[in-house]
Amino acid sequence: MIIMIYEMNTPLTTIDALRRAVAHAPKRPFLIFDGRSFSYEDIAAIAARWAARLRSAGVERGDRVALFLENSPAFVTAYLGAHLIGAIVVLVNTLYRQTELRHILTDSEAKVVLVADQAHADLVRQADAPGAVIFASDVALEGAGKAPDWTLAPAPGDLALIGYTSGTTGRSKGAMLTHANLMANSAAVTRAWRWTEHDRLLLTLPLFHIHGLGVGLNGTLYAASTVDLRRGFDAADVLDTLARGETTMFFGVPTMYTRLIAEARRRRAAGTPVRIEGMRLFVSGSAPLSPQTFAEFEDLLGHRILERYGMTETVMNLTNPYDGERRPGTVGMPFPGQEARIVDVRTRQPLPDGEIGEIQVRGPNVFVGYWRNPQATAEAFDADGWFNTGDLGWRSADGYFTITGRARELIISGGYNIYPREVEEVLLEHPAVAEAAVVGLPDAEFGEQVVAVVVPATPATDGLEQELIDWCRARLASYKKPRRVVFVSSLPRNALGKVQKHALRRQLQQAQPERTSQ
Ligand code: MCA
Ligand code: AMP
Repeated sequence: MIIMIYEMNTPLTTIDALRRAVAHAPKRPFLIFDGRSFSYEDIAAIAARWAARLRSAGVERGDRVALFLENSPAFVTAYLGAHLIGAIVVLVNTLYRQTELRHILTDSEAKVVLVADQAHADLVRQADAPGAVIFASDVALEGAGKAPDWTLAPAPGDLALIGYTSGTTGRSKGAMLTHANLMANSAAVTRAWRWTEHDRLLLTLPLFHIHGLGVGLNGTLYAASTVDLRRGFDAADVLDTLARGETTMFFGVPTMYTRLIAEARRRRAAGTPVRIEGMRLFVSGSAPLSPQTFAEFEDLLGHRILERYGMTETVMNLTNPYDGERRPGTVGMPFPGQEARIVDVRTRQPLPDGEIGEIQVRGPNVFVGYWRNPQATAEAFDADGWFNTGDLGWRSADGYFTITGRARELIISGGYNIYPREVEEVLLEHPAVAEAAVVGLPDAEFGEQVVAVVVPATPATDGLEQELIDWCRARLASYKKPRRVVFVSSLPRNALGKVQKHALRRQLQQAQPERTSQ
């Protein structure tokens, strides 16, 4: 019955989705957090309080509301509360420090920044960011609630989100996603993965990135299902939860799967092997899942992980099939209603199957451009509306895409993106650094690790490695800090003076083959 009504009334905004779920399943749990359950009706009422709180702070339709928050009921309800009044949510990784915060909050001109505690409020203040700080505790989670005023709700073409990404120039760009983009994605994902109102998703990914928010939370809302949200990832806790039989889906990055495998092995060796009940789908994305991890997970836990491929600008692009062959090492085919192709990197002409080129995608999921950056937007699309992903790959004759590398300089560590230029700029600010180049080297746990190659200003480098690591850690998100610093007398450059990163990476790997992170 509900399904029939849903089909007649497809949501085009997050608020349509919320309204639909409240109308048809008001008491169903939407969010489970720290042992508390919030129904759709509860979440709508708290979101309504957030809408009123934001309006009292002067937030109007189209204003930016930055969420500098960990996973919590406040995140979910402030997100929907901002949307209830047509405001645009800006996502801010809680590990971000001075450099990233100043750029994102200034560039987006966030009118308000939501924080959980004084420490985060201080960070915002130290970043000289504009906008008022509001504490998450300002809006009560308890107490009787009124239904939202739906009259200020956004239109499908309105901006819903700005996600900062792709800092090839050292400064990240704000990818603008409309409500229609988000809901087209949720429609595609829920259909492809057979996501229904009976599902319960265990979500340990951060909501401040598109994987957690655009796939996990929005999909839950679209399907009117349930999300069991955690503050973060803990392998032992995940396996204990999955053994209880209430969870049906888990989404993660490859590092989470390698940690689950290690924990499952530990338990098997201790004579208490893991038994998983009720699960129907494990999904991996954000970074390449190795065929070895795929095979080990199947061997230990009896599930074939479904690998998919996405980006902040597009949410989800390609997926292995739910039914049919999940082919390790590949990211499958376009989601329903979307297109993908491979083009020659130089001529931009489509390539035949089997040849490596840049992946382009097109569809209602693809973002509308970079915030206040028409030049970057123009460069991202071709004349026919294909979006240049900057990822390299090929397509098999039977339609499976394989990602082979990246056309842009990007390090992916544990599913977090790190742009070498941003770390290089921070290193160059240190007086002891004359030149710096940052590269990604293979890492057993995180996939890739950040390594800095530095030409020192003077020959004295005693204690400088740790000093530079600490220098970066104080100014950038901690996962961007170099794991090691290698000192050299000069950097390999081509005739135009550009640092040859491939040569550098090769040299470093020859000097010291794969090293795991500490
Ligand atoms: C944490 N640390 C890391 C990483 N994570 N270092 C390198 N790479 C990482 N990924 C460092 C911290 O900076 C800290 O350093 C120390 O490890 C402990 O931090 P903690 O928070 O305890 O780490 P953790 O909980 O073990 O985190 C590992 C994690 C996490 C669970 C794998 O990185 C994670 O949740 N990754 C997923 C990110 C994600 O959602 N990506 C999606 C973006 P120190 O000791 O110096 O303090 S891509 C996307 O959205 C698109 C659409 C897509 O396709 O999905
Ligand atoms: P972000 O810009 O943070 O949204 O990260 C998107 C990038 O993550 C993509 O452009 C890819 O380089 C990478 N990515 C996402 N999913 C996968 C996957 N399954 N395999 C390989 N790379 C992936």
